[in-house]
Amino acid sequence: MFAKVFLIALAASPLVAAHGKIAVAVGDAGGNTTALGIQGAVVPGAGSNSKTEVDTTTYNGKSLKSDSLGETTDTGKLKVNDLASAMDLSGSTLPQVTNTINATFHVVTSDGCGPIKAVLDTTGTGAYSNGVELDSLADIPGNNGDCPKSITKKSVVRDLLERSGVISKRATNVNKDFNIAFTVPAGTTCTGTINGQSNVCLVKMANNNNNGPFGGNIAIQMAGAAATNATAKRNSVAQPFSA
Ligand SMILES: *[C@@H]1O[C@H](CO)[C@@H](O)[C@H](O)[C@H]1NC(C)=O
Ligand SMILES: *[C@@H]1O[C@H](CO)[C@@H](O)[C@H](O)[C@H]1NC(C)=O
Ligand SMILES: *[C@H]1O[C@H](CO)[C@@H](O)[C@H](O)[C@H]1NC(C)=O
Repeated sequence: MFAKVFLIALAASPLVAAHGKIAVAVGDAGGNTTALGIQGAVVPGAGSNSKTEVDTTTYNGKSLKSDSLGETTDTGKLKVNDLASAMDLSGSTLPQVTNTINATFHVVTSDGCGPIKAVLDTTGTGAYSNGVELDSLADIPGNNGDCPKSITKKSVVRDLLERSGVISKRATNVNKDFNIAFTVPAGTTCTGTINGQSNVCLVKMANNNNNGPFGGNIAIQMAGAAATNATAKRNSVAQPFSA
C-alpha cells in the first residue's frame, strides 16, 4: 500500500526541468566573469529544484547556433544589459583571452551534465546563428546532458524504477562543479559594447538536453584589445588640448 502511494506520487510529480550553469569563467590572460542572470551565493547549491534552479539559463529547445540568450526563472528572458549585474558580482575586468577560456560549470541537477558545446558571437549581441563553434579542451561526462550515475548519486531503486518505466525520470540535485575549457581562434576580433565595455564577444556554452538546453552566456575580451582601445581613447581625448 505504502509502496503504491509512493509510486503514484513520484509518477504524478510534474516534469521538473533540470539544470547546469556557468558560475565563473576566466581568461588565460586574467579577468573573470559569471554568466548573465547568475545571482551568486544567494542561490543554494543543495536543496529542492525550485530553490536551486532559479538562476540557471535554459534555451527552450533552441539549437546551439540560434539567436537566443535564453532565460532564467528569476529574470525571464536574458538581455545583454544583464552583464551589469554579472560585473557587480565578479569584478570590473572581463575574462581576457589569448587562446583559451575556462569556466566552472556548476551541475545543479541531473540533466545539467555534458557534453557542453560553445559558440562565440563577435558582435556581443547574442547573434549566435552567425557565430563560430569553439573547440573543446575539457568537458563534463554525460549523454545529451543526462549525468552518468557516478555523478547523480541516484539510488539503485529509483534508477531501476526509472529505467523500467515505472516512474518518469525526474531531475535530482547534483551540486557539483566541473572545469570546462574552449579554444578561441587566434585573430578573433570582438566588436560589441556592453555596460561600458568595448571589444566584447559573447560566448554561449550549453548542453543539449531535451528539457533545456542548459548553460549560459558569458562576455569576454581578447587580451590586448581592451588595453589598445583604452590607449586610443586617451589619445583622442588628449588631442584637443595638445592642438
Ligand atoms: C575575479 O576578479 C576579481 C577582480 O576583478 C577578483 O577579486 C576575484 O577574486 C576573481 N574571482 C575569481 C574566481 O577568479
Ligand atoms: C583550463 O582547462 C585546461 C584543460 O582542462 C586546464 O589544463 C587548465 O589548467 C585550466 N585553466 C584554469 C585557469 O583553470
Ligand atoms: C576601439 O574603439 C573604437 C570606438 O571607440 C573603435 O572604432 C575601434 O575599432 C576599437 N578598436 C579596436 C582595436 O577594436
